[in-house]
Amino acid sequence: MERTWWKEAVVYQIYPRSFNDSNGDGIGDLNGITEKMDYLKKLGIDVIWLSPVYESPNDDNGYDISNYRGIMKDFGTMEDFDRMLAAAHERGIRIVMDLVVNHTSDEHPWFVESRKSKDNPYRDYYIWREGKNGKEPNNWGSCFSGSAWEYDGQTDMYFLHLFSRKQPDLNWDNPKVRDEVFDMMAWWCRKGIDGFRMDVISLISKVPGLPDGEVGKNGYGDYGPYVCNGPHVHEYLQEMNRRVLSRYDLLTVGECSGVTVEEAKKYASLDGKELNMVFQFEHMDLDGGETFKWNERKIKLTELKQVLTKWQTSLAGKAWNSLYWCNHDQPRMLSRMGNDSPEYREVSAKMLATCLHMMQGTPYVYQGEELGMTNVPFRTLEDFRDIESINAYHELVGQGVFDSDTMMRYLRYKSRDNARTPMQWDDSENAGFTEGTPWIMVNPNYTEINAREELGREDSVFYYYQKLIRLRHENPVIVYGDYELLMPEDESLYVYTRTLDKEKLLVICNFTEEIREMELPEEFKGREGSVMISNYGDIRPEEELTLRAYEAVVFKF
Ligand code: TEU
Ligand code: CA
Repeated sequence: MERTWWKEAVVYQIYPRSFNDSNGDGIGDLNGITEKMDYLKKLGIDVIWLSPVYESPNDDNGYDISNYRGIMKDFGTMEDFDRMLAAAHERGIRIVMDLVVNHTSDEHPWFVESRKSKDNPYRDYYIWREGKNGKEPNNWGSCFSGSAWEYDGQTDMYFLHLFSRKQPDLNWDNPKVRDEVFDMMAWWCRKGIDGFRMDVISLISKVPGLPDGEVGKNGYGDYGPYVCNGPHVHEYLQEMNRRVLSRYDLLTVGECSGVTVEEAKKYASLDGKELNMVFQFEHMDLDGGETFKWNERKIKLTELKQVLTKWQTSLAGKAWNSLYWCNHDQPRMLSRMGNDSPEYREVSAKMLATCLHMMQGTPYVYQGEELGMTNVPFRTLEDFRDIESINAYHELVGQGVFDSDTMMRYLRYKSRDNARTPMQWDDSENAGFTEGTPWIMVNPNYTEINAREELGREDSVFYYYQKLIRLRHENPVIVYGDYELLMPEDESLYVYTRTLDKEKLLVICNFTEEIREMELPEEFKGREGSVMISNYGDIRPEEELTLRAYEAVVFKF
């Protein structure tokens, strides 16, 4: 396989609002990121993916953009951005921008124009339809509750918004929209940024006719089949690639809700016609169900192994994987598949990290994951900030699908706000995130879990991540080796191998607190092996292994 820097890189995601506040207004900002560049250098990451920093009315925390070439006032100025970019580049760290072009904000000048009249030159930048018998054009529900259509009295028509009503969908079938987006991307590339994470890029091409979807528990139709991997998506991405991406040296990752392995082979094919890699959702959706993500269900290890193995083996030699447990849309994985009790928090955080970072693909670390940050004990609805959580509460409790207490439990377990509380820097007030009042509550466990404490202790989760990242940089087998799953039926152990030429890694992760005996697989018996990394530190490759609670070990043969 061709060696390229983005296959060998580890990416760190920053959610700027919650990373570090430099001026005491309670909101993280660009200067705050610049201040922490040495921290990131110390961790050893190669790339920062910056969640959106553009001008935005913040209906969805920056994923609703009103000016793609300006910086959100809360976050600073374009000069601050340039300084941050320079500070990163000085340290050999690249910056990947979030590109949110399935939709804009309704306050973007294109939409302000578009809604004025049916013959406005910007009308066809968006998706406008006549109502049907005085109702919405179809039955689609928005991802953030309610209908996916908003009525606009000025022209007596509806516009489509898959997300909030302040996030109207762009019409990618209009070549002018593509021209505008590609020009804007090239503008950022000329500025020197190093890539794009493309928000819901799998949704940009809608099936003509916009047919009704299957009705779910909330009474709305599912748009998934008519917008995910739509008819022209690959054509548009190939055009983007020809006109922009191929002209620069970039890391590109498409966030692809609804992507299958077959589709991923097109988006992320190694022939480089579209993107470098995609974020797939299958492992994240394993605990979903009839009431969408809202439940307290636990993911079964055998199912997790089956899904991740499918992605590892199906893309091998054909396309490139991304690897993630956490991002700004997911509750903390440690509280989901690990164990966030004081006894097992660190060891299970390290186990999860080992399991993911030893796979093939480009790993993503989400801010605070490297500290073992956990879900948050939100008290009441007033503690939540996320539009998805607040709207879902009102819709599902309002319709009587759940009672209030049940929904609050689900929010506490699954809300995106679990990932969005301030980064825990130290044990001073507000976790050292701000000298003002933070825009969202700080997790009260910051007095125990924080960067300062971990930087001062050799066996911390931070230094474990640092080691995993260094090992990847030093060992091509971790980047390029073939993956093979062993013991697929085992409900507590995740065991797999990685092979490159004569080198072989055996990765063993205990996902439970039970002690487990395991026989060394036949092919390794009698061979000289050593420990590459382990979260207990004292294990050896013997014929009979005893794996302790959440133990993880990588043997090298
Ligand atoms: O998320 C897209 C996406 O698939 C989400 O709908 C996801 O399923 C949901 O957040 C799970 O609860 C992207 C961004 O990452 C997200 O932050 C934005 O809110 C969304 O697009 C709209 O831009
Ligand atoms: Ca600030």
